[in-house]
Amino acid sequence: MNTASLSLDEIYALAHQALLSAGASEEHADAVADVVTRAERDGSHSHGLFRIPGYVASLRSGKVNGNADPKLSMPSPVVLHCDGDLGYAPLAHHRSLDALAKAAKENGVATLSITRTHHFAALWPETEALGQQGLVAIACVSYMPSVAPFGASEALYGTNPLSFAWPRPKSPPLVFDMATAAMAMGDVQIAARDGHPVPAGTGLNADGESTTDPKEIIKGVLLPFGAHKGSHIAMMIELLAGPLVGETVSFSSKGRDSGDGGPPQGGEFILAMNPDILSGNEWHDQSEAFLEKLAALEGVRLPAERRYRNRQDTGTRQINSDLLEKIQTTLLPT
Ligand code: NDP
Ligand code: PYC
Repeated sequence: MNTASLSLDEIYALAHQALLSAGASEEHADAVADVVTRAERDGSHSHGLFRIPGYVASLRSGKVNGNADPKLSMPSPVVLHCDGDLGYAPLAHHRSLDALAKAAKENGVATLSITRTHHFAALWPETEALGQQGLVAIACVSYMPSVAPFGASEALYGTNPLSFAWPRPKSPPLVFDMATAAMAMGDVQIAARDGHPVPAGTGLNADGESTTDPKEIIKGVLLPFGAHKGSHIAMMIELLAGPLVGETVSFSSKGRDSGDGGPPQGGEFILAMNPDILSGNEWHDQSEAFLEKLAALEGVRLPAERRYRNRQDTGTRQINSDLLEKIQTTLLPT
């Protein structure tokens, strides 16, 4: 794979310029370019610049509102709602996560439902931000049908990521962020682009047969991780990020999607909990002793460690040359 070196500032500028040129407001272009840059910084390549063509396509088609004005309301002191106004999710996060944190700190628990939004990013930016404020957080979104429920060979679930953050008194939060598909679609697409096979069990071809060829999986279906157990977590996410928040499940989201290559309209469910109130301020010692024991086990590393380590490097990042050329030649103003 040919790559080019870009600084983090150059990555931000490229994303920001492409989004502005496609009609995003300054606030949206900044919020999306920021999560794209942080993804490249941390080595979350499938949700960095790789997503820019999709972000741009949905702005250009008019499916996503580049001038969306997300509005936060509080139906109760612990239930927050953000109407995304058909824009990308990062600006809705900017306008609602601090209020969610405040409500959870004061009351112990609070939820944030985001509706009429388009989520095309990793979820760790929102859970990590809550973890940094001393809160336990869970976030999930659905997508479009791309995963066959356990036992089926037809897609019904999205790749449905789930992220969890746990605050740590003396270090950055413990965070995991994972698709409930055996592999995120973005990583399957990157494997197809780069000509790499994927592990057996990732998906089925269009005839419902197991394959390690990512191009065949893209024409067929992904499988859930962990057989029936992962399948049920994907099902839970359909319900939490859809009907619970007043939005659609993946197959209805697809039904109203234009197929322009960008993310469908859908919902996001975020739960924040204040461990000081829930535990009577007795949580640090137990959780730190547990996490230290876990991390000391031979062969174990904590989730987010890889990202936090990558983050220490403030130097250039290697970007796929074809992707870079595509963005520079077709998505920037001439
Ligand atoms: P991975 O399988 O790469 O990683 C999942 C989690 O496990 C991460 O927290 C990762 O931490 C951790 N992890 C990975 N390898 C190890 C290991 N060897 N030991 C311990 N922990 C490990 O992620 P996915 O491919 O499932 O998902 C990638 C991204 O795709 C996510 O950010 C997700 O939010 C995003 N996504 C977004 C969707 C959307 O609709 N917006 C849909 C589907 C996915 P670490 O990062 O430190 O490696
Ligand atoms: O990687 O599966 C994925 C994905 C879907 C939407 C955003 N990322």
